[in-house]
Amino acid sequence: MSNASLVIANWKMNGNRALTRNMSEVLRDNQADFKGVNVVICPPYTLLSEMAGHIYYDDVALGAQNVSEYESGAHTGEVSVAMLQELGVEYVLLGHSERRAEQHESDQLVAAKAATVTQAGLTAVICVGEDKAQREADNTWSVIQAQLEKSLAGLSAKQMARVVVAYEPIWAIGTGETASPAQAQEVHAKIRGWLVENYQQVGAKTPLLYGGSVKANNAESLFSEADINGGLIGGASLNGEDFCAICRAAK
Ligand code: G2H
Repeated sequence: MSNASLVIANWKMNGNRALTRNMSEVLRDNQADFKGVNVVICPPYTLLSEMAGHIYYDDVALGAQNVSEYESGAHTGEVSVAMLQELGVEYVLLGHSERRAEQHESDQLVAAKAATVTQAGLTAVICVGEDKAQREADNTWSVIQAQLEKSLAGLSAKQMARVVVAYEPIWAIGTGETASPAQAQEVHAKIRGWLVENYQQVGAKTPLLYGGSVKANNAESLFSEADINGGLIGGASLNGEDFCAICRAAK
């Protein structure tokens, strides 16, 4: 039985106009198979407008992979929440490990972005995860807890109601090495406990996604774990059939 109800596609720096059209058609043709599952597509900024023009099905929403912490002004190269809202974007990924590593995004910056996003009424998908050395040193939970504490710092209960947490172990990202359902569940259960302790009823309802080499053939077993409420899908979200199979596993 699935405990999942939210599946988010993170295209990363991949895709083109043809893929937005193809994905849109495949989702339309298969959506009856995963009715009730909330599906979000996060293409690169340049494809958001194109994708927005193709999404006209219930339960499929548009997401962005990043946003500025500022509302407007002299910030060359940045994109604001208002700009995303104008395109119909409802979700924003924040603090993905690739951005933390390549763009040196700190927990403090993630928290500032989360404040901007949730204040505007969009949903912030906060990514956390440990690397291989941290796991092997038995520091997984202390790393995740510190990321949660700092990345969610200052959010009100109302803002927390617009937060999704994605657990993405760095050693499982794009490597083909997936956390086992039991490994993922162990961390998710601790995240849930921490959220309930800190945000009570709101924390009990925060959707918890697993990400890291989720594929059509392992989604079902991951989604059957008690505290895994869905997936953040990278590589497998670039193929319509594979992505739909993962969405079906969430039903
Ligand atoms: C983790 C995930 C999506 P992939 O980064 O965010 O990517 O499924 O390719 O491991």
